Amino acid sequence: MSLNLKIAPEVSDALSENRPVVALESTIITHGMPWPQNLEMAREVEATVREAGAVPATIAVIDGALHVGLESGRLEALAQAKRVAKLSRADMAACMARGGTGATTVAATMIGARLAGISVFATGGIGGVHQGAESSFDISADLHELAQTAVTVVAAGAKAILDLPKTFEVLETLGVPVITYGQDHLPAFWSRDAGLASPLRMDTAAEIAAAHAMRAAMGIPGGQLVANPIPPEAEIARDEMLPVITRATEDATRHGISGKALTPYLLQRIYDLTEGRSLTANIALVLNNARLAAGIAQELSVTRV
Ligand code: PSU
Ligand code: MN
Repeated sequence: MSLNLKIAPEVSDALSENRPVVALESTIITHGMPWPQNLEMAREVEATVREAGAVPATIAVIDGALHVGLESGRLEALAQAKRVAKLSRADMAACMARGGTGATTVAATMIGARLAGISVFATGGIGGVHQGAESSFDISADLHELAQTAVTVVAAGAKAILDLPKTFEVLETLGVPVITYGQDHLPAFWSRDAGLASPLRMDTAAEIAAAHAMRAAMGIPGGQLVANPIPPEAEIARDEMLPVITRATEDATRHGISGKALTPYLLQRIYDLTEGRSLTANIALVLNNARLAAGIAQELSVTRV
């Protein structure tokens, strides 16, 4: 069985010339946002990466091939598709071996980025330890992927639907550097302040790139999580989000939602409860992450340790 890796010409040209490339995920498109805002977001994120001087590479599995860089028609088809698989480390290879199609989560996108030789990836928020994990054991494979795959992931922290203190404890246990950009406390996805101190703080893309390169030079496996706070004008305050998150979580429990369906359910429920404001904030933070990721990719293309 050979790997069918389809790297878009624009992406492979940039990589071979050591020009900056930013990987982007596809689960946020298929499971994280409603149509048609999902497609608008995906296109805007790609445009933002370009404006910031890097080449975007949206990753997805289509008919058994691992696509790195999606041509416009394919992106649109994916955004409109119903019942697409949500792929992570555990099921990505099985889907590809069968010739299937699926969107890549943070974990699966990191695997795709590594296979293509891309070091920087931008998304909204990573998965983590769900509330109630002490009984459900629901901890996202994203955390373990960060521990073993050398990609710097730029996110607005972990999604605030999670148990954030436990999520950051697990990241520490796994040896994943959590670097907050420009402030001392961790952000909480839609909000700028999670009420938790950040393990690390960096104020420039160059520092983040240098830390990535130093890990490589030392042979330390795994990536870095860059927690980039949502812009102030786009945030929804933590006090306002907490009751909404509690309500959505209770609804999920009442309806018996678990496993892969949980995160998409919570995001949709919070969208309804905030009358769409959560989506506006989510799009703003993704664009903000795309800009920073492009800056890190640029620094990395000139960094030597
Ligand atoms: N960021 C967003 N929205 C999303 C996601 C990230 O702004 O929907 C996706 C990512 O693909 C992440 C996934 O890997 O949510 C987490 O899913 P789970 O909790 O089932 O591991
Ligand atoms: Mn899970």
